[in-house]
Amino acid sequence: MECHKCKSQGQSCRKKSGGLAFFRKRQQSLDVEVSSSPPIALVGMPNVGKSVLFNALTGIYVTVSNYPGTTVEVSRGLVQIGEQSITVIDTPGMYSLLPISEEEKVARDLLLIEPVAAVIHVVDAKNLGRMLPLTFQLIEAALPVLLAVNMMDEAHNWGLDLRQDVLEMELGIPVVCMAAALNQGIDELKHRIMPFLPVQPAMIPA
Ligand SMILES: Nc1nc2c(ncn2[C@@H]2O[C@H](COP(=O)(O)OP(=O)(O)OP(=O)(O)O)[C@@H](O)[C@H]2O)c(=O)[nH]1
Ligand SMILES: [Mg+2]
Repeated sequence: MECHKCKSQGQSCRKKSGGLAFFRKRQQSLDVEVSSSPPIALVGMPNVGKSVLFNALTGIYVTVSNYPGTTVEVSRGLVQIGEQSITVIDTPGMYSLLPISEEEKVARDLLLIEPVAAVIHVVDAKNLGRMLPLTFQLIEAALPVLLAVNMMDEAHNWGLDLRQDVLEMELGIPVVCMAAALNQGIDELKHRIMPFLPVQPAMIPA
């Protein structure tokens, strides 16, 4: 495609224009890497902080598109975990795997139609009891679930504390306590996601 500024063709123009070149390169690598390995999906009830966590994980390079055949918007971005760039999907809020609304149906389809490397169930620490039934549904559906107990800052302000180790033992899945809006717990979450990711050929000893 011809550049409207310098009239040169694609690659040579990118070398000349610094900022834009970087932006395009990122977009290109995003397109390639988005489709390369199974994504990580963020799921949970509305207003629990999925999108805040999505932004903390992915930064600014995201794509937003309507889920096929619907008007429901789904955001995709890349997260760097160790050596790997993995696609993260921010799903619409859902209460149950048995959908009632169009948003819930999209969230359910995103989890069950395409393979996912991990499902991060984001819950509000202040309302854990109300949110765990969806955790059980996700586990029963044999999905690779990790529980992200968000809004720990507010829970602490309410005088609530959480025994992460006990919850992990009871549920049998990894649990990470966090406050996404304060950037707390993000690194631990990435660390706990690692075992869910497919082993890269470069990581297998010759
Ligand atoms: N105090 C506090 N607020 C948070 C935290 N994470 C998210 N929030 C706030 O919670 C509200 C909802 O966050 P969103 O990320 O939009 O929630 P969501 O789960 O994406 O909601 P839906 O898209 O409607 O499903 C926002 O006002 C956030 O600022 C947190 O760790 N602590
Ligand atoms: Mg959201």
